[in-house]
Amino acid sequence: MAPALTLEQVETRPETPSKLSLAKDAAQAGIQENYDGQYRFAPIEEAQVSRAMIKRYFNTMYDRAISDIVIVGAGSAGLSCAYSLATRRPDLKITIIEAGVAPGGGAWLGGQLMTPMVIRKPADGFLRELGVPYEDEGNFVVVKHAALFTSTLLSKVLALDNVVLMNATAVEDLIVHEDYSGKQRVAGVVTNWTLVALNHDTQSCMDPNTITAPVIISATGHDGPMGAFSAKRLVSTGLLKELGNMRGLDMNRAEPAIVNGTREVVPGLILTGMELSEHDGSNRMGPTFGAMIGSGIKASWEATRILDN
Ligand code: 48N
Repeated sequence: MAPALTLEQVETRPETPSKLSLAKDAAQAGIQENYDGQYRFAPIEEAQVSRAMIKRYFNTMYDRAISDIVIVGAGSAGLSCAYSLATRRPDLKITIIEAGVAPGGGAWLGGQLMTPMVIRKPADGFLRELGVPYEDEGNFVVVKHAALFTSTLLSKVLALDNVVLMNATAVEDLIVHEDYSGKQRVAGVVTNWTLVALNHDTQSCMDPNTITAPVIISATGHDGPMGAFSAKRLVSTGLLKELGNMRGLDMNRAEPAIVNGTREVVPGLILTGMELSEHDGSNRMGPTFGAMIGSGIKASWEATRILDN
């Protein structure tokens, strides 16, 4: 039997032209004029797959250890913020940290597990920007499935060259520095794999990693195992006296309060989306998502205001 090829031989040999010339469209890959009943893949060594992932992921981690902006939470507010920021400012290195394996937060469904998503005007303009179809109901629009909005937004954000998404990764603390005047400023985030962050009481010494950035935008939502993370951390670190705690549902009060209230709550930290309702004590709006879009976009403008001053 021929000796196994060394990794160098595998990585340097000319690609064996596979009999199956993969068609332009993956959907046609199995149906070729010369299809002879055998579907063939180009040959590969397992180590090539491992190295392809390792090289890229850890180069990214190395590069993004210093980012321009960190967005915590890839729900509708965090993703809307990322899209607005990254398209307006392609010069910025934007790093999104998302605790879930699946980004999207609460925006995969409308309300009570129903699939249609309601978005009040004027936030429907964002749907036109993304190319998401909807039905117009007068003062609001309805996207036939919330996942159509979220998957479209997520795909557009991920396609932007200056955006990196680290999912299955949790922010488990904030980096807080003192500036020259002794004032405390949020200067980055402390991260760990989410499965590690959720299991600190089962092992010892699973220390975290860090990402520093001049501006952190926290969009960790109002519920879930780590929801409202930064707002709660501000209280436990003494940067905030107490949480306002989200009030009862009132759509007409909640949505403008969240969008107009989006701001830098302590130097270096902007809160957006439903996390802000925990900080300010504003009402919740329930199954309508226009304020998440508006708040995310407002947070992106706040971030560039801070960076450019
Ligand atoms: O979708 P969410 O939870 O948060 P938002 O603010 O983007 O959108 C909220 C929206 O879905 C509603 O709740 C609607 C409008 N309902 C309102 C109402 O009245 O009920 O996304 C937050 C994301 C999630 O994907 C979490 O996994 C993630 O943040 N997350 C974190 N990621 C990293 N580190 C953490 N510590 C962390 N905590 C939460």
